Amino acid sequence: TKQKGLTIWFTGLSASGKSTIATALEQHLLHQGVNAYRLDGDNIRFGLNKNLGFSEADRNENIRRIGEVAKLFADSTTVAITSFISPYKQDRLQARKLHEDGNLPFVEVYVNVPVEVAEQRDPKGLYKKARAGEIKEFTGISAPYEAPESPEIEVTHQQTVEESVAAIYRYLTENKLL
Ligand code: GGZ
Repeated sequence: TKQKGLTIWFTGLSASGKSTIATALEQHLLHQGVNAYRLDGDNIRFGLNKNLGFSEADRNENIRRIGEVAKLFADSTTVAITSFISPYKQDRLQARKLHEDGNLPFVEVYVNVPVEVAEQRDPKGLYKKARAGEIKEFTGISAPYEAPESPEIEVTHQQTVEESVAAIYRYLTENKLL
C-alpha cells in the first residue's frame, strides 16, 4: 500500500543505545520496503548544525532545526528517525506540535537507561571526562535530562536491540502508521 510519512523521535542519554536501536530500526524498515532515513549527530551536528554546541540555547536550536528537517522528510512520505538526546521536554513538545499541526504522526521513543548504566558503558570516555570537569554541561552529570512522561514507546537496557526494534515495529503496524 501507499507509503506514509511519520517521525520516530528517539530520546535518551548519551550511551543509552539510541543510535544503535535507531540504526537497526532503519535497517528493518528498509528490508520491509519502507523508506526510512535517520538523522543523527553524524549527519546533522557535523553539517546543518555545526555552528551549535551544548549550551541550553544551542541544544534548543539543535532540536528545533531537527524537528523541522524531520517534518520535511515525513512530509515527503519517508519515515524520519531522529536520534538525539533532546533533553528538554519543551523542545520535544515543540517538535511534536510541528508534526501534529501538519497532520504527520510523531512517535516518541524513550530509551530509558539509568545514568549509572550509561556511565558504566561509557564507550567514548565522555562520562569520565565530564566527571573530571573536562567536558562542561554534560547531560546526566552536569546538565539536565528531562525524561518523557508519556512517550508512545519506552525501551530499556534490559531489552536486546532486536526486542526494542520489534516493539517499535509492532507499535507502528498496530497503529497503522506504515
Ligand atoms: C551531552 C555531548 C556533550 C555534552 C558532546 N552533553 O554519546 P555521543 O557523544 O555520541 O552522543 C552525545 C552527543 C549529543 O548530541 P545531541 O545533538 O544528541 O545532544 S542534544 O540533543 O542535547 O542537543 C555525545 C556528544 O554529543 N556530546 N558534548 N556536553 N553530549
